[in-house]
Amino acid sequence: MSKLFFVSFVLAVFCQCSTSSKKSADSEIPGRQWWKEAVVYQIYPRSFKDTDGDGVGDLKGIIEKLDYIKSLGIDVVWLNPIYGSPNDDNGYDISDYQDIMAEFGNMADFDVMLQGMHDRGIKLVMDLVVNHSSDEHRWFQESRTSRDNAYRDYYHWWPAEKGKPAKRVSFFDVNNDAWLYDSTTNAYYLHYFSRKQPDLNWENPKLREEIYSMMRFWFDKGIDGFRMDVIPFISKDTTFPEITPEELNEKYHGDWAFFYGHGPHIHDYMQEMNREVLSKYDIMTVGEGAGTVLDDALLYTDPDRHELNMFYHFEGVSIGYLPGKFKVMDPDGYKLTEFKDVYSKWDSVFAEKGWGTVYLGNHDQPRMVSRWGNDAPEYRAPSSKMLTTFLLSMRATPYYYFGDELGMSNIKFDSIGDYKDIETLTHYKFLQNTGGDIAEFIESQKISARDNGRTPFQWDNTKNAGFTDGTPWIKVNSNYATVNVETEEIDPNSCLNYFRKMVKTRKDNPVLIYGKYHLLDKDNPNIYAYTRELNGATLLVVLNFTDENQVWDLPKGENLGGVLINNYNDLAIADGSFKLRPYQAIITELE
Ligand code: ISL
Repeated sequence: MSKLFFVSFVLAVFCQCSTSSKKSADSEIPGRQWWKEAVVYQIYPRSFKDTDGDGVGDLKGIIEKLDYIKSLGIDVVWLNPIYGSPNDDNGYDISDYQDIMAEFGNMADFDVMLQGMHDRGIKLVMDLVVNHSSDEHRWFQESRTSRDNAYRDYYHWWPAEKGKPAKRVSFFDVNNDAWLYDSTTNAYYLHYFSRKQPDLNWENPKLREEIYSMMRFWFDKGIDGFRMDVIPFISKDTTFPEITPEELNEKYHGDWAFFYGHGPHIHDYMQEMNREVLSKYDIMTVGEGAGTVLDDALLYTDPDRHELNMFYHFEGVSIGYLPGKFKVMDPDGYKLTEFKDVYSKWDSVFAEKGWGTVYLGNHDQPRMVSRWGNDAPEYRAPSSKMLTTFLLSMRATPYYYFGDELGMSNIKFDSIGDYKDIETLTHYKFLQNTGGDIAEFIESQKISARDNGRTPFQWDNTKNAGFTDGTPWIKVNSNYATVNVETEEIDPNSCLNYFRKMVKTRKDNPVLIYGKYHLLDKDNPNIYAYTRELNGATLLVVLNFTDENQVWDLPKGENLGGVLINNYNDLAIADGSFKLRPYQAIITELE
């Protein structure tokens, strides 16, 4: 398109104001549920706000910032684990399920925090980590003492006189070995994650009842749901058969996670849990669908099966990595066509039943803008806003990661010495021991390491971004001088204020929650465009995923109505085409 064409056909200049689409009446929407309409905001408590100067975020910090959380317009907070833990894996190794980690505070703080959320109309979802406990949990301490201890069968033990158990890989072990020999009882125990995270034995009904009673404890306290950590992994074939590499390739995509995600009794356990606990409360549940595939989606979430409300898949966040390498990005980046294909597929599986989730970041992922947008200074804000528009305009419950509302980006450590995450540290040692490519690993971790998403929240431009008066447990991203709440509050064009507008736009327009999704221009490698349609109201979402201007033709015969949201202050439309600026995102009505 020529410059002349563009200049002479700028028809409309729109501010970033949102209106609501007129036609969709709430009463005509079947299957409404509060958790379908919720925007979930995930807080990594270790990095949110420290009030006692130990460099670690705490519950009092969350309490202090409840009004900020409320100001976002979100409905549900998901908190990563806050239970008693020696922190081998930042709380995912639980030593006491009914206590609060000392660094985070105590149960009285928890009660104040929960009440404070409820007073503001915010619900609280906790993390349920029951595939494994800490090795410092009382159950494991007992279990390892003797073969006839009452807690022996709470875990998976393999007597050494039977020889070495069949191979199982661990995600966080320097040798990648999920079996560890324990001399006290001359037996191996199973740990899919670190050595300090022994796997619980769900075959044992006593263990299952302990878990259910612990869940009731939290529900009776008034929490509003659980996010269930690696829940598909809980069921195991306890004969521990050999898995040949051929079998792994043929049945499980060559990936142990898919083997772990398809245990023989998983759906029996989910249904039992539902019957015994979940069905008795008005709560929401979301499973971390590690090792699951599209075909599993409805097995977990079809309401008639009485298992979970939602679960989240890994297909989206796996796009763009080189096969056979540990989280190394393809140098050409990811393909938008593949991205569209994955999210469209995961929309269609829930077209008739069940309900989906959508996320681009969490505590196991790098920052969304660095991974999926562009964190160069000139593009960080527009691409963050564009991704926010995507997340909040899909038919699925959005799980939005704290700090993404500010456009926080990857810290990109140069040195292994700056990393804290057990995943990075164990993989580094594994590569050292096996002569792997360390330089490639350090470079790739700048994009993919989990610690990128775990740096302290950026409150203001004072020391440590206002996160702590002490020494933060992990370094603060140096861009806090400009990327922080205080600065963004007063800038109407900030990522923060855009997020608030986008949340409001979703709330004001049920079509963005419940409307049918229809992908447009599927093969376009630069633009992601789709419509959402409900009860005669149709919205058009157009997202430029590139750092260049793009021209995009409106579908033939369609007339544009009002613009609901735009991440730039202007919008050029000419002769049935949009001329989109880098990372421009808009939602308009179609009449
Ligand atoms: O983080 C991952 C990839 O980098 C995943 O393989 C991750 O280990 C997997 O999704 C399971 O995650 C969950 O369980 C882990 C814990 O470390 C993660 O933080 C948690 O989200 C063990 O509890």
